Amino acid sequence: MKRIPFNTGPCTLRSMPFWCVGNPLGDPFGSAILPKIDSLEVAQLLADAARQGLIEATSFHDDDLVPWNPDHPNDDLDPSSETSKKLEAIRTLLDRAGLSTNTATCSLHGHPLFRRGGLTNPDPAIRRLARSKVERSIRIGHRFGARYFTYWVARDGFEVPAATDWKAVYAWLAEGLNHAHDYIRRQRFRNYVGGTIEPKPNEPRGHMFLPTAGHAVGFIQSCLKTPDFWSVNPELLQHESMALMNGVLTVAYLVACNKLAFLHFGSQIKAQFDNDFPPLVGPEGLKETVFLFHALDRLGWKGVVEFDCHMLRTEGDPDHPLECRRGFIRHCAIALSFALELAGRLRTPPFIHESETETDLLAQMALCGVSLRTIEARARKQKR
Ligand code: GLO
Ligand code: MG
Repeated sequence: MKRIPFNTGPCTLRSMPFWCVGNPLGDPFGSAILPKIDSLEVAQLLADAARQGLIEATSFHDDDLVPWNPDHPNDDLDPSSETSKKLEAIRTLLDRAGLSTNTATCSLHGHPLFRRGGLTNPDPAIRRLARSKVERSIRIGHRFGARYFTYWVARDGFEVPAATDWKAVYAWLAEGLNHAHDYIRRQRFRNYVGGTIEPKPNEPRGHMFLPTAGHAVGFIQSCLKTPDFWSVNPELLQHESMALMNGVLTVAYLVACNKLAFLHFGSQIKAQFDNDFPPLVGPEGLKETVFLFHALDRLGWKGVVEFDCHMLRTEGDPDHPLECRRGFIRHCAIALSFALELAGRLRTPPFIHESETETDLLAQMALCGVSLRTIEARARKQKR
């Protein structure tokens, strides 16, 4: 299988998380299509993809690697525990394939205990439990040399305003994230270059407390103790598009604020539920995707592009659950290289003309490898 070149523009590393490859493709209207596979099998698929030159990094939730038992929140500290043994086996697989870890994140959305939220759960005992799960995730991330700790808003949100403690929720959120930072510092975990917030407007909750990149930056700057430690990983096109934002603006804004850590990357139909289509797949989004990489290129930003999507449910093949997952990773790598290639076509000459319309049309012609001359030549040929 051929390696897929990618590092011609803003992307320094391609990361494919455990949760994307492991996804069994259930949705609210139908059960899983694929059998659930063990984390060691996911690690093996990722290692194979790294050897084939499709990815360089990965990421995970704690729960993607090992189960969590609230009665044994520190099981990872015992080297003879099943948890430790499993983590070491996964680490060996990833290390041998040269895969680095981009981010470690704590699942505060899967377990029923967190149904009313994680860091902002109204029950102080559940908030304590969430903080201890965050600590364990941070320790697991340390074992893998993760560069970031990521907080995705998950179930920290609301449906019923009258039942929401508005005086407290943002204080609880700040307390939880400050705690994550303090824990990293106290443990002297030097692998972490920072923490990130991943905003999302809704789903799984009716509304989330940090719906957009703008909300996340404002919260970091005014509510957190160490704003320099924190930045944002927007999910484009999905999360911002769900709120009818534009991905080009989002990345440009975050770079201007010096808050763009890395990208979550996939495709989305505007204003819909979280589609999580593979990049460039689906009925819309090509132009926005290319122009966001073009903007990053012009801004001189370089960093990790992490896929955060899953294969189309229609493509899940229960008879070949590993093969279709391999195909998914390859499609993501192809789509990213394709988007970067198209963005690269916009580099020269700079498409700034007096007329904005002309600028837009010329830029898109360059993108598509079409010029007025090629159109005229084809018309001449057809006449003959
Ligand atoms: C879901 C999010 C989710 C996060 C992940 C990292 O909509 O995109 O996949 O990226 O949990 O924390
Ligand atoms: Mg994401």
